[in-house]
Amino acid sequence: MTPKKTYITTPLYYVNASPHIGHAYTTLAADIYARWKRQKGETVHLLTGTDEHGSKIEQAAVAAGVSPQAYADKVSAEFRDLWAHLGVHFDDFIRTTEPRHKDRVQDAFRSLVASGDAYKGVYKGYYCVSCETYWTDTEAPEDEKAVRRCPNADCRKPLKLTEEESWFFKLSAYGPRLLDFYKAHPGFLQPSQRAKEIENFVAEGLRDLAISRSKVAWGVPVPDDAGHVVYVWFDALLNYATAAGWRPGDDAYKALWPADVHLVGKEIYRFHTVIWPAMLMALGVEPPKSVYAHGWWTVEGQKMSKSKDNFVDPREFTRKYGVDAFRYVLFREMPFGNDGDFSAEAFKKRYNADLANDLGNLVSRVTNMVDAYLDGALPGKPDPERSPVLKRALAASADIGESMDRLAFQDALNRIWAVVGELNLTVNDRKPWVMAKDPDKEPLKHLLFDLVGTLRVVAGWVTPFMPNKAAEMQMALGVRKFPGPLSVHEVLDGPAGHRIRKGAPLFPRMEEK
Ligand code: ME8
Repeated sequence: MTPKKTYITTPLYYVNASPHIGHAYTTLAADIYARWKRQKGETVHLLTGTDEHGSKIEQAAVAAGVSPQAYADKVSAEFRDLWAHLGVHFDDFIRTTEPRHKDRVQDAFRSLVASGDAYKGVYKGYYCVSCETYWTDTEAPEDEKAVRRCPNADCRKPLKLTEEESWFFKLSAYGPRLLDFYKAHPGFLQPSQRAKEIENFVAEGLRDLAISRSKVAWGVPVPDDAGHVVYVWFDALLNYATAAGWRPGDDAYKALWPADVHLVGKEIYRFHTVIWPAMLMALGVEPPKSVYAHGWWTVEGQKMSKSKDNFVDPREFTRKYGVDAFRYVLFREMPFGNDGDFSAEAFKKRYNADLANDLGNLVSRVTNMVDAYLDGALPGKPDPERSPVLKRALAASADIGESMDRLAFQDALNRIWAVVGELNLTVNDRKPWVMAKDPDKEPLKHLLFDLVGTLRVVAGWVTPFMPNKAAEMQMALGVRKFPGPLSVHEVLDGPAGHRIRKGAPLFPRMEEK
């Protein structure tokens, strides 16, 4: 049997509005992680897509004067286009309006009804249209103006008292099994500092979940019960399994399943760590290996919102700085997992300092010196014993790999830039331009070969973050296998006798206007 692929997913983004930097962040994280895994030789399957049902999308379509499907088609395409623009290499893009998904959502629904895990009742509660969530009177008490607001701190919209006949999922029965599952699978709740909150939430007791809506028209019809559509979260969460080909009684989906990591923003962590594994347990499907929640970006100190109209369009930055710089800055600027603030000023500073100065300038200086002093001749296989900088850099390799494995992207980049810093210091301290005056060229040659060898390794390390710039660096430094990522081993064993290929500056400095 072929080994199971490494299955990585992003959330399915709502199509009620255009993609912004927050969506790009999660999808780029998934792409960087997937590229890293591929570079290590694993076979990866990266899934992304769009979440297209529910009243939010219905309302957006009405406001735009088009059908929900037409609206979804347009915005879903915007997401797809943005991922292509940002160099996201996904293997599948699922839309929840596709038959391959909808049919299986109905299969899942039927299966829960048959096993007694879904039953019909009446739901009375306070409904938040924006979050598509019901709240109880104790969860959403009246404020001083006698208004009940959504308890979600990021929403706080007024709630609507709603009563409807509804199908329920027996989530309450799964609390003890979930707690056992978390205990037996300590890698499931990621990063681990988020585990306690979920365990406490489940330990307090779970309520059954309303999984159908009678007041919403735009959704997957509940099988054999006209007038009900499937609750959008029940529908959307199933995508990870339906995209893998899951259907009752067919094991083909196991070529991908269980998913290795669901990447999500922290605000949808509970859906993915409580409801989702309970749904899978009820369906007799193994829960995913892990769910990783990252933090949230604010913009210039503010939450991004419709009312402030401050959503950041990634293209505004890629136009100015290039796609690779955008991919780098997002992950160097904030530790994955924590919250952070995005600002145009901080972006420019980071770009100029790390990319234009530290790395770009270094590559130009080193290639220019090889050109001027060694007539462009490059080393083949470097000898680490005669290459002290390279030797020290290679000692960092395991650490960088370990950081990438645990999605600690900032740690990995910090470590890589420590090596870049050491390279710059070496150039400044050893002054190759002075050494070049010595008739004995051997020490100079060893120094420059050491710098080139180390830069080749740096290019390999930054490949998942900056695939295009890394390839340009490898071309300049005479590593001929192009395109494609290179392992450290391949970089070190490259054939001898290549020549430098000077190119345009990798990251032109961005000056004040
Ligand atoms: O929640 N900072 O879709 P959504 C960081 N359809 N990440 C952010 C962000 C920010 N400010 N804003 C958004 C949904 N994100 C559901 C998901 S999954 C089966 C269904 C990212 O369009 C982050 O990944 O609201 C967050 O979880 C996701 O976009 C929410 O996207």
